[in-house]
Amino acid sequence: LPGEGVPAAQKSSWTSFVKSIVSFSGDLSSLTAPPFILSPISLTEFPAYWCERPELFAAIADAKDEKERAIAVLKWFISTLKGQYTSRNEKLGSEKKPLNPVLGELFYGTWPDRDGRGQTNLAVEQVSHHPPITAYYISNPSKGLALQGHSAQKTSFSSGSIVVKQIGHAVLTVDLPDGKKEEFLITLPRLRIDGIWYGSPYIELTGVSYIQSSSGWLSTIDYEAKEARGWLSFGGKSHFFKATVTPPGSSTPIKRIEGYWHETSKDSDSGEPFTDVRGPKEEVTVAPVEQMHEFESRKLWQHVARGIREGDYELASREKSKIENDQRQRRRDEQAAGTKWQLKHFEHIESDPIYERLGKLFNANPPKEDAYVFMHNRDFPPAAA
Ligand code: CLR
Repeated sequence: LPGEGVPAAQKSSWTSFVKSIVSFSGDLSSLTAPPFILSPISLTEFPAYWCERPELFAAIADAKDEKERAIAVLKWFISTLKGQYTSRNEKLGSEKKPLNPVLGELFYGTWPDRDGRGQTNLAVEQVSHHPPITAYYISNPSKGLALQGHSAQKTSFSSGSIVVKQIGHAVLTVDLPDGKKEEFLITLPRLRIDGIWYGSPYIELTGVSYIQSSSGWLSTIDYEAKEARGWLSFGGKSHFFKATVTPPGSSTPIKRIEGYWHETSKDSDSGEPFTDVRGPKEEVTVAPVEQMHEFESRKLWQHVARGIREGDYELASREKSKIENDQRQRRRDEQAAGTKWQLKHFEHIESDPIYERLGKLFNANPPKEDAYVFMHNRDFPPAAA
């Protein structure tokens, strides 16, 4: 039923929220939503989803050649999708509206070394507030792996769903034993948020995304592929995908994968298992809040988050106003002083040379994108973590 997932007292505010989405396109984060749909987690925490299976990330470094590496990167990438796109449903009951990060908000974390996989470090910075842009750097130095990327969204509304185009990309750099580097350009799928009328939003992935290696290997992931089904079955199941891995300069795949990104997938030809994410993942380890810098996400938002978690929405909105007023004051002070907010970890470049070079190989659209380059110039990983 429409409004099924909405608490009785919030039905009318949900209806007006949905109406405001329908007539809106741009930055959803700025819309006021009814309390039941608010998440106590800031968007700066989301890049951690890239590494919740640190052993699969580390395994990329152990692949023996370019082909095996392309396959290892695809396996790791597919295995991140469940966390990225379904974990709020599992943890919070439905997709929710994350806290909208402030400019300069930070999030640090680590995944400890275990079974020789090496320690993985995460640094996230909100590099723009308007529009919201989040930059991240994830590295496993002992394995010679680093993932750098940024994430923004363009939203629109289409036949009852929110359509989210992901802006930004990620580049994975692998240090090879011979001193050379291999780079992988990772593009991101489109999202459709369904279940809006019912008040229980969830994400479906659509379109195609790519992983292009500097070695020439290309993985293509098709989220709208149809599953081959018996004549008795109907009504497709969600989260199906098909992927292909093609060698340099060829359009004939040497490997085809299909399955469900939130459960299991297999080799389409041999039937051999490929990914299996039904088991537990490892959440990022963060420092205790007392040791955090005032701009670290969980410290900055702690009282707002408590209000949301405990259903004390007055506390949440009072604390949120404090943060927003402080931000407005900072911007006014900067303007008066003729200064600009300085990013801590990232430097903005207008056109990413890696995106341009690797994007040509698969006709990336757009052909150019900007990037935020990690500066390696600060305390990282933070001493506390
Ligand atoms: C951020 C980057 C991550 C993957 C990811 C997952 C969920 C997305 C989020 C990104 C961006 C913000 C997002 C969210 C789902 C809902 C939320 C689009 C792409 C919007 C702003 C909130 C909509 C409000 C409804 C729930 C009503 O790697």
